[in-house]
Amino acid sequence: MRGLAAACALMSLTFAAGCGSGGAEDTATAPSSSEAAAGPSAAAPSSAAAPPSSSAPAAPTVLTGVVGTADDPDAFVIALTDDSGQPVTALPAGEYSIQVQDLSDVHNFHLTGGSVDESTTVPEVVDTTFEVTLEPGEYSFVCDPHPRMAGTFTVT
Ligand SMILES: [Cu+2]
Repeated sequence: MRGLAAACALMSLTFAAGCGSGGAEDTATAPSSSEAAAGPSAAAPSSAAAPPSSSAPAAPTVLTGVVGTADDPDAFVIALTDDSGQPVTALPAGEYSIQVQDLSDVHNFHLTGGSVDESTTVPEVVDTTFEVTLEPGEYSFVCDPHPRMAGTFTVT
């Protein structure tokens, strides 16, 4: 009987050793934790070097959206232009800062496309900025009460 108990103990020991495959995971996680320990120190110099290189592409491109005109705020005009005043028809994907001038209390500026859905309200007359991430696809801007006041552009 004792021999059998000893065998059982041996069996459980063997099982425990079998669970030692978990020990192999332990040794597998050990290096990764040491990698994690090395990570911050390794990441520190790269993150220190990152801001100068990443700030250039990260700086949002400024666009201007206008609804109405300075002379006639209620004019049925809507436009999205780049920094040289040219109408936007195609853009590279990225971060954009769209400075919107909603000059009229009868119009609004509503930009949609991708995950973007930004709008001023019709009654408000406001200067505001839409900070958006444009992904490849079709985008449109419109004055909601006047659907003919609209434009589209393509992001690639
Ligand atoms: Cu309108």
